[in-house]
Amino acid sequence: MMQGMVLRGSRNVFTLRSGSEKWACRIKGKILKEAEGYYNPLAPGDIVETDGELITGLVTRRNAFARFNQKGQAPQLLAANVDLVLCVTTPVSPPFRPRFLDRVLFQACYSGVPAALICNKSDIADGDLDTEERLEDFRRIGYPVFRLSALTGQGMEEFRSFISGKLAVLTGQSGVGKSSLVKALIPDLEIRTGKVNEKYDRGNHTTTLSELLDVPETSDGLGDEAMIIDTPGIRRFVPERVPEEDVIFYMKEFAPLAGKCSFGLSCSHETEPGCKIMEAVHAGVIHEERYESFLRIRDEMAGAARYPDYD
Ligand SMILES: Nc1nc2c(ncn2[C@@H]2O[C@H](COP(=O)(O)OP(=O)(O)O)[C@@H](O)[C@H]2O)c(=O)[nH]1
Ligand SMILES: [Mg+2]
Ligand SMILES: [Zn+2]
Repeated sequence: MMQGMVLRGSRNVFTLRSGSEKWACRIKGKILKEAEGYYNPLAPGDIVETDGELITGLVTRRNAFARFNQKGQAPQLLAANVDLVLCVTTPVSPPFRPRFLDRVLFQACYSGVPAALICNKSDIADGDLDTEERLEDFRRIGYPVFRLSALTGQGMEEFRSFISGKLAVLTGQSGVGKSSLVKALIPDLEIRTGKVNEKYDRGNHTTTLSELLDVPETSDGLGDEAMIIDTPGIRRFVPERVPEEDVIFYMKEFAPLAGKCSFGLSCSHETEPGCKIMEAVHAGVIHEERYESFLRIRDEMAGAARYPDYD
């Protein structure tokens, strides 16, 4: 018996690595007991037990970064045992979508993984003030924000040293440049990137599987080795299901206020006097848009589609 790290995999065939060896492996039997409850049994970053031919067990995960798969009605693993979630966005093409970020940040918090924002395509930023203001606010509440361009290399050095020594997972809607960023980090890599579909202004689905890749150390020695997981682009990120009353615990600047309202944990944070959340919104400590995202995520968790097609 030995252990291997999952680099990528479909429903039943997985590429494992141990040392410098890489090989394909199947799960022994139909299921992996430890991985029950998920739409897919394993994700890049997982450590498994293997006899060299078959995967026989899963080493307990440090964390699991997932999204709710609505078709399968189960959480779908995107990455496991990660140090960092990188939420990739763009100022334009596709348009900046803070609501998408809020839901990824929610999931990162739920998974117990630190997160950072990447605003890629800075080379074509139009200086929109609302976008700038939102990025600044994400920074204010404690998320590192990197303005990058995978195309020109702008900001890449600082970002590269930020991910040094870490296993980071990239997530973001299709076309924001996740695969292009991976390419910029790993110059001699063959990976497909898609053209942004002009009609719909979003990328084609060129990355179909999550994949773990090695980022080499930089020649100047400023960036140590790192690992990065590229994930397929999605149009809408749906976080894992949590009880609606728990949503407050998974939004960074809301969590410290949980239970502090006059009505304690039973406060709906919508109309009650002495509501610390509403006070924080009025005082500018919680951004109005984050409050709106909070209400929407909570409604979604409650199954009440007050905003059926929100985003
Ligand atoms: N102008 C500009 N275009 C970029 C940048 N990064 C990626 N792109 C383009 O955006 C499109 C989508 O990139 P891709 O990496 O496939 O996005 P993904 O779907 O998030 O993996 C491609 O046409 C890229 O060439 C950037 O920094 N600036
Ligand atoms: Mg891609
Ligand atoms: Zn309240």
